[in-house]
Amino acid sequence: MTKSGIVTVAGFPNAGKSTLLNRLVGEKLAITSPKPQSTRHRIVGIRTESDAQMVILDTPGLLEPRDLLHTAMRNAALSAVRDADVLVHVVDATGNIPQSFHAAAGLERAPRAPVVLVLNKCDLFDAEQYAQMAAQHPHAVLVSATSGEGIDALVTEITHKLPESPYLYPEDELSTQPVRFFCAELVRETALEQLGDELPHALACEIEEFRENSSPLYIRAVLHVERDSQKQIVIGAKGQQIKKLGKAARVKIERLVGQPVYLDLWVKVLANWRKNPNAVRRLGYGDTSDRA
Ligand SMILES: Nc1nc2c(ncn2[C@@H]2O[C@H](COP(=O)(O)OP(=O)(O)OP(=O)(O)O)[C@@H](O)[C@H]2O)c(=O)[nH]1
Ligand SMILES: [Mg+2]
Repeated sequence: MTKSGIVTVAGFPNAGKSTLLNRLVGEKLAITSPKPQSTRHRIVGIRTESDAQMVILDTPGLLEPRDLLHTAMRNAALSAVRDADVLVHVVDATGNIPQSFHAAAGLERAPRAPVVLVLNKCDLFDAEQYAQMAAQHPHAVLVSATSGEGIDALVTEITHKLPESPYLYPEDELSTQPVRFFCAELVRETALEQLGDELPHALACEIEEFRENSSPLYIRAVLHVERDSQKQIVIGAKGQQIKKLGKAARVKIERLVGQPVYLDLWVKVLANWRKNPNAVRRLGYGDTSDRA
């Protein structure tokens, strides 16, 4: 009998959830960044091994919403928490360790799914700190998503908690999201790398055209910003910044699709889109209702 189920990875921003998803799937699916709030959607990654299939949902970091984009992000995270068969609560072990997932998430009661507490970034501890952390949290799994330490133990723990079930997806599937989604995410990741601290949060990438049959593969992508001043920054003097961004993003996309790419990158102002429910929905961030 095989095991299969939904494994939701949740926790505060910047805890290392996306890095962990990539580690578990063995592919770079989710974008990662030292800046918090890099993940905005639920990202699906699939790991199938030794008669067990994990359908892993990476989620946006849980935070108090300050605009409609945040509300949509929190809704995406909480709906993934509700869908979970196993909940992996990722905590940056170098910070405070919360009492429980539901307390950290501001929820009234514990989630339906069993929770695995993962203390991440343990590579930053020396041997003594590591031993102390392990002694203080005997039920937690100590890992490093970047080095891979502790991941085997985590896989064993998750597999143990998965329900018996036929596979939910074909064995060789790695994700359920289309390639064009990941292309947009790679453009956004590059923006997180190249632009200042705040600007990337005001930025959304939309793929307007994706010509699969052309060679090189033709992709027209639009970076939406909220104000004209932001547009000027993204374009830069003599178009330097947008050129640099486009080049680095193209290289990443070529790695993903395994073929040459022509990335036609544009910048447009979509005034204050993070406060506009129609714009937030149109850009694919889903539900902005204030229900969670
Ligand atoms: N030292 C160390 N750094 C890590 C580890 N895991 C993740 N990081 C770093 O922590 C930062 C945040 O990682 P992400 O995976 O983007 O975190 P996240 O929880 O998905 O963040 P949001 O999507 O913003 O909620 C990145 O700079 C990662 O390289 C780890 O095990 N050790
Ligand atoms: Mg993330």
